[in-house]
Amino acid sequence: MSQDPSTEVVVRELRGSVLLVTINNPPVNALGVAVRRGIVAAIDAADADSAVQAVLIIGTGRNFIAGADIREFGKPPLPPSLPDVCNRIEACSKPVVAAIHGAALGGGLEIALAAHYRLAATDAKLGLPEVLLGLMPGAGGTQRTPRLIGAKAALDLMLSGRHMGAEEGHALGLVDRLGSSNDILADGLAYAQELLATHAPVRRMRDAHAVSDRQANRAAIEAARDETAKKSRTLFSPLKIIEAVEAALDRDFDEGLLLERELFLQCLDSPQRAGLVHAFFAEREVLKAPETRNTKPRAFNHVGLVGGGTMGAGIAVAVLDAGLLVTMIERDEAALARGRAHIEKVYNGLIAKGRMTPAAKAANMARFVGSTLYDALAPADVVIEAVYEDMAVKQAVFAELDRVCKPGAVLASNTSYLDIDAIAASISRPTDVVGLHFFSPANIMKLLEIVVPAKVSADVVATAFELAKKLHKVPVRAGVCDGFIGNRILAAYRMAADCMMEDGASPYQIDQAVRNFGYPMGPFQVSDLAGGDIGWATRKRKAVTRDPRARYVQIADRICERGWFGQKTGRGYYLYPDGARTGTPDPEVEAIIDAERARAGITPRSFTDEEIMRRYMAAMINEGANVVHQRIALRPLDVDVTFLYGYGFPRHRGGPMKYADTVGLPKVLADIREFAKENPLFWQPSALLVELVEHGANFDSLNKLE
Ligand code: 3H9
Repeated sequence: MSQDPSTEVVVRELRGSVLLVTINNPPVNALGVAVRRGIVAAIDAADADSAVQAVLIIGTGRNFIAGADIREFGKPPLPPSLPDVCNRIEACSKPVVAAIHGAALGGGLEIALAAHYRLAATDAKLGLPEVLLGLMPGAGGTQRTPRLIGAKAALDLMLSGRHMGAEEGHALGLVDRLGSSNDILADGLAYAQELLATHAPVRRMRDAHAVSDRQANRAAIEAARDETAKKSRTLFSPLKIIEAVEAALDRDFDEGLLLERELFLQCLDSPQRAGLVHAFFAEREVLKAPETRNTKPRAFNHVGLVGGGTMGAGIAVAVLDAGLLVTMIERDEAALARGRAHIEKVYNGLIAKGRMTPAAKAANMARFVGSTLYDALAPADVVIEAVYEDMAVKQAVFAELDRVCKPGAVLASNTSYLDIDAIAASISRPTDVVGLHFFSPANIMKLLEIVVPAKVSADVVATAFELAKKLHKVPVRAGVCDGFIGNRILAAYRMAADCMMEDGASPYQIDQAVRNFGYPMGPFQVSDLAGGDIGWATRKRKAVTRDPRARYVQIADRICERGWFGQKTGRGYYLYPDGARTGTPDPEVEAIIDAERARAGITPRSFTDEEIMRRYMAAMINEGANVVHQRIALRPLDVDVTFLYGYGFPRHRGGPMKYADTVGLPKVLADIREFAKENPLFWQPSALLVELVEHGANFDSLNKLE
């Protein structure tokens, strides 16, 4: 009954009277078609062989099973289906034990739930994260889980997608036994032997009734519906999950399974599933930059930070949280004290919310030192400059770094716009200079643009990616240009929004349309939150180089001239009376807009929300295409990840370039050409977009690195 383990993704081996079934499908034992066939064959063999008295399922490598093979979604289905595999396991006439180590997620947990007994090692991660992919458990998970642990706990797992540890799973009854050692095979075999010795019966979840407290189960369903309406109103699959769990309470098992299948297929067909699966792979693909392939990062443990303002302090928190040493440089003791206070404020906030202990804060702060002398940076392995956004100021800092830093130190600039090639060229070691564009608040925002100047050496870029990993950031490789990937594209769609505002749409309608699309905030709310003065300073800086033929909407300047910089000044596009966090529309702003329209000789017209989003997205996609064409972004997916993690783009749409593919590139191009009739200078179709449309291709065709 044994096979060649090197070729088989499911290996069977008789251990005494236990048939050991090992899933061996690296990297994560996903349940591709070969694995599904192998499991069914193993259970058939177990039933047919009188020498087998029990079956033990385990996984090789670091995980039990990470779930269905996500790469198969959207392709023609190949039998057996995963629900059929689970039903076959459950129907086995001999006790089946699942011994879980590492991840048992989605279909992986559903396999375990179809088994008759479950053992989990202490490192086990149990979860039903399908919702994060726009899906729902589709292999009996919605029916077996509530029967085992009740609707409330089952819904919590399925609607959050969170991973549960072994002990919590054991306390809930999701697993029967905790592993006692680090040897999952030995534990599993011992458990199977024990079950045989005690004549433990075959236990099928299909025969169990939902955990009995009817009232509690009902209340859980209602609470989940309310919560979903509040928190996930734009998502498709959460309500389907609730519907399926409700069926587990009301209907018999087979009927429930049928409904689950029907709803699962609806989720599978939804564009949200395509968007979320794209996001899943894209955030893994961004890690594969050319410089990270075969290059070892430089070792680092000590990070220097120049500048203790909001950004510098946010970066310091992220670095301290990663367990590294921080030396912060400020110009004088007072500024240093403010930098330190910024950091402590973040930690004190966490302590107040019960998310950090005072001891943990003390441990982090023990790794922090401040100095007013650059020489204190001599031992640092990586130095990040986070000073005022001005080329002369930054170059002066880099001259100091050149003077004091040890050979081989990575010298990074946290700039949002400036030419890093020019910074690198100003010192004697340009190969050590890289851009690290953090987003504010830097200890929270996940995105880190890694800006790669022309002369930088590959191991410095690899070190930047390694630093991102340690800091739990999502790194995206960007080339040097004004604004890199994110802010450059932002400038384009913000321009489209400003033009629509001057042409007749109110900022409030634009924000609402953008929120309805799935963003947490619209562009004018974002401006109020970030502070209008920042954009104003940039516009003034660029005024001299602005194309005199380009349309320039002055509304934002009129608002800033009044000192209305947004939330921090109590008003911007919106009013924030008494420090309110949510703004209310301001009739005076509407009057300013009217006056500007009159000044520009514009007769206002109305826009539908759909028209607003067509322009907003067309501007974003067109500039995204330019950014890819000029190799500022390696691939369209790098643009997508930038917007998902730095700009609040709705994840279920996959990112702007994925969204463009969903809409269809010919349609996007037709829109741009239509808008160009009004403003040909702004709406110049990207050469890449035109080329793709001519070849009948889409952005996704460019997502593989050569
Ligand atoms: C489901 O199960 C539906 C069913 O209910 C019903 C069906 C009818 N498939 O994350 P990593 C790849 S839906 C294919 O870097 P880690 C991943 O792309 C599924 N590939 O490792 C990467 O490839 P590459 C529900 C997968 O150690 C490599 O494996 N399950 C899958 O940091 C390593 O991944 C989930 O949503 C997959 N299922 O984390 C779990 N999973 O090397 C999704 C991973 O080419 N997976 N890959 O870049 C995870 O959460 C993490 O991968 C895991 C490991 C925690 C397991």
